[in-house]
Amino acid sequence: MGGLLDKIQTTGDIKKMKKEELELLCKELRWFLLQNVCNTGGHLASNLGVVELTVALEYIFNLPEDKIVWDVGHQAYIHKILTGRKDAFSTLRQLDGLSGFPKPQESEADAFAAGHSSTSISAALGIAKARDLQGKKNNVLAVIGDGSMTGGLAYEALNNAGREKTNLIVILNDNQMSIDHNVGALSKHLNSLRTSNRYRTLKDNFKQFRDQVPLLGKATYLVLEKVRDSAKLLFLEGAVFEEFGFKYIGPVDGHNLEELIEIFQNVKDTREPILIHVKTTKGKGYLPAEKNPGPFHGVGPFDIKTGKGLGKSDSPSWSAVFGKKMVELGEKNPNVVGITAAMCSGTGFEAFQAAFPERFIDVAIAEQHGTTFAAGMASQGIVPVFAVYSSFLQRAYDQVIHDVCMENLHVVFAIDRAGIVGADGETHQGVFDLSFLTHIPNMTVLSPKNAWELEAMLEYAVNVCEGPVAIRYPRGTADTDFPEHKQPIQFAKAEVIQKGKGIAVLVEGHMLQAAKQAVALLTEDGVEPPMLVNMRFISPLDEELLKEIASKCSQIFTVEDNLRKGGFGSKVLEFYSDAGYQISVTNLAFPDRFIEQGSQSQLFARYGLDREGIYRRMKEKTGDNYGR
Ligand SMILES: Cc1ncc(C[n+]2csc(CCOP(=O)(O)OP(=O)(O)O)c2C)c(N)n1
Repeated sequence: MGGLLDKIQTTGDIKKMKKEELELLCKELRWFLLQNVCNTGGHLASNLGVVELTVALEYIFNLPEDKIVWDVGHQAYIHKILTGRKDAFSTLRQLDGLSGFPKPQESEADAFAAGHSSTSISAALGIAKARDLQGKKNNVLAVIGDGSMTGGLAYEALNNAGREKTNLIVILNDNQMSIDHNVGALSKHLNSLRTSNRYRTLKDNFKQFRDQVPLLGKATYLVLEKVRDSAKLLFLEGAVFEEFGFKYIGPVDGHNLEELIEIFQNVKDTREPILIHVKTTKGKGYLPAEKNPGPFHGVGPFDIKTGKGLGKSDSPSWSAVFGKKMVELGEKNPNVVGITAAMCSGTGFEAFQAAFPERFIDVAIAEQHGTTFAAGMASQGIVPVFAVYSSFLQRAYDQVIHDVCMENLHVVFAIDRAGIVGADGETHQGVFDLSFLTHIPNMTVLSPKNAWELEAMLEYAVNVCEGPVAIRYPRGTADTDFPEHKQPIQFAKAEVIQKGKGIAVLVEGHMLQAAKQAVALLTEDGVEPPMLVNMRFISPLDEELLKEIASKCSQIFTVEDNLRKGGFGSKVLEFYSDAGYQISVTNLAFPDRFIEQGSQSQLFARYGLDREGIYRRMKEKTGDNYGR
């Protein structure tokens, strides 16, 4: 690589470039991005689509004084490269490397952290309000995709912002894609805006006014007023954003640097909320991603020439196991309905969608709505299965309590990406769901040890359960160990994998494999074989078994893929404490802090939750009592 990108060492270097150099810079940026992301993996297509947009923004606005809030933040790679992180870019998403999302601790150019969708307008409005209260004059921008614009929080923010006559610029990056195709009425509305020639006319108007008002830079506000009013007369009725009190500019070609620069120059230092509707192509400049933006939204390492993924496992993922079983359940039971919040492919729901299109609903990025919508259906005897990533379900906490559990409605939550997810880091680790679900009255929480058990639990959840039920399973290839252990699922009953006494190891879900290996190491050391239990039900716990264990064992270890506080282990502790047992319970779980990025295996090892870690901690605790 070379040339222009070498000149970008720190925030603001781009502003020293000549405007004529920027096209070439964009080319270099795309190539740099590809060369790195093909090794690190990451959100390729979204970033390829915002190269010109980011270059134009950072050419015109003054970072870090001006604040750009990236929605979700998965599309902020170009921003990172332009703000002093080019040389560290090969560590993107790696253990102790650069985050794949904006992170103020990483750079002062990152105005606000993100990872979850639809927060940018709220955060930007808050930053703008603080600026006004502090008497500052900087610009504040939110960059939000059309997918993220489907999240309810974005409308709460628009509703609030439209009333504030303050400098707030929202860039709506419309590529017609969420991860999969964007859905819903808003997406239709954007489509109709996209295909109109509003901006062409606006642009003409800009030209006209520029000729009429020579000091355009200083008189931006005035000019915009006029442009808007004259354009509105002709074209802007109906743009929903106008109704929210925003001035709407668009649609703008998001790959036309000159146009973008002109518009940003014009809206800079505005004194009222403006929304610029920018049309981009997801995956722009890399054919495999342009043709197939869905799979290139988030990729693992891949071969640039072919676009094919490297080192993918042939074994089915947990999501695939879920998806396949759902088709079977859907065939047998016409009351079963599938729901996703914009994660159809991610959750393995594609086959179900194809088989039962009328019984599959993508509610868009709307976990709260998805949950209450499911509750509504359940209240009428439908059995909704809402497949949702653990970290995104966090957003629907009140809906789970108030709309589902309080009414004891039969909604099935298939919680994918539960536990450590890896490279996406803090924002995406699914390590809270046991803590935020298991204490809700009426809620049953299950955790399968392997693929077979996920299927069995799904069948149980759909056909046997009558109230709310959540099944949590991790990211990655589904475990197939323990094929001989296939006891039928029974309410609040654990499965004893290995009988024993002295020590009991109680395990949540897929952690069983590492726990079993650790127990084997301990046994090799001469320790009397411990009891090993697959808990299955994290809520309610198998209390009978817990009592029996207390009569045989003096040391209990719990193992889980969740934070310790409020998790499975702390429930076991609580049970023994409440019941007045004097017994040693050691919780092996993630510590009570936000867990950083890294591969899943690196993080399990770092936090003592792999085979060696579990063995070491059991050994430390059992010490001389159980040594050879
Ligand atoms: C609350 C929440 N739900 C789901 C996701 C998963 N997710 C990440 S990006 C994305 C699509 C975003 O689409 P858009 O905003 O249009 O950005 P694009 O990648 O198309 O540029 C989704 C659903 C998330 N990050 N946060």
